[in-house]
Order: sequence, then C-alpha cells, then structure tokens
Amino acid sequence: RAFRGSTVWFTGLSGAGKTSIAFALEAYLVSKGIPAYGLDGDNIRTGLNKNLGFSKEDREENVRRVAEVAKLFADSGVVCLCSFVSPFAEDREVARRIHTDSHLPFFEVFIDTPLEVCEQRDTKGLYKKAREGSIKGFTGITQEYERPEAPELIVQTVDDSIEESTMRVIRLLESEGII
Ligand code: GGZ
Repeated sequence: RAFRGSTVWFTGLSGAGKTSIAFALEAYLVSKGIPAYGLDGDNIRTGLNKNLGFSKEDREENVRRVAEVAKLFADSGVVCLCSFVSPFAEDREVARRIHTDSHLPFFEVFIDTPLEVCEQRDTKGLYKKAREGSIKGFTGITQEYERPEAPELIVQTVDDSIEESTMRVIRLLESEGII
C-alpha cells in the first residue's frame, strides 16, 4: 500500500509509559519495513523547543510545534509517534486539527496510568522533587492533567505489559488500515 503516513499521539502523565510503548512500536513497525519515527521531550526539548519550559503557554507552543513537525513526517509517509504529556485538551485538539485539516490520520492514545503508579515508579525522581517543591507546575502534582474525553484508544499499563500495550496500538493501526 502506498499511503500509510499518520501520527499516533501518546498522552499521559510523566512516567506513564508513553515513550516505552512508542519505542517498542517504532521497533515493530521498522522491522516490518514501515517507516516510523518517535518524537518526545528528549529529542524535541533539547533542540527545536529548547526555549520552552512547562508553563501552560509553553506547553501549548511545545505541542503546536511538535504537531506541525509530526504533520510533515506523516505527509512524507512516515508513521510519526509523538510522546508528550500534553496535559491540556485544547492543545491536543490543535494537534489533531493540524493533521485533519491536511487529511492526515491522527490517533490520540491515552496512556492511562494512575498518578499513584507513576509516582511510585518515579523513574527520574521528578515526583519527589515536585512534592518537595523544587519543581513547580509538575503535571499531576501542581498542574492539572485533563484526561482525554474521546481518544481513539485507552491503554492501561497497570493490567498490561509494554508488549501487550504495544499490541493494542498495533491492532488499532491495523483496523484503521494504516499497517
Ligand atoms: C511535567 C516535566 C516537568 C513538569 C520536567 N511537568 O517523564 P519525563 O520527564 O521524561 O517526561 C516529562 C517531560 C514532559 O515534557 P513534555 O514535552 O512531554 O510536556 S508537555 O507535553 O506538557 O509540553 C518529565 C519532564 O519533561 N518534566 N518538568 N513541570 N513533566
């Protein structure tokens, strides 16, 4: 099939598992010969968006710029996997519209890992810092996370392993004719 460019937008709390699932999905797609590329804070906030922080305004601009980049990837035929906390519904809607206005498929995937679990994992020690007050405006602690109301998929990582969660996204892309 010629056309498969699209964007999968992973949203959820810090430590929810967005990047882990996107990374596993990227490996799967590439192994099947399907071009895929992951964008996340690690490769975006160190370069393109290094002038942005975590205020509501900066997150809005972060998400907007990422969505514009993802749209270009998708338009070029790549499955673009975006892993961003993207806590505000309005910003995620902008990301969606940037794609749908150009007739490019956009799938919002909510990685629905409870705050308690993310905080328990605390892989980067950020929740501890947020609780102590040394990080301000931390999503889930001192800034809100607006749960998606109508995502294309909800993944619950408490019940499912990374592999099972990744399979759920693969099945979504199959059922939507992307892969
Ligand atoms: C949330 C923060 C914050 C604050 C630093 N709030 O687990 P991580 O470390 O790797 O993922 C989080 C990442 C969030 O960046 P995003 O670009 O995804 O955010 S957004 O979409 O809202 O613009 C976390 C780290 O950066 N981090 N400070 N205050 N996460």
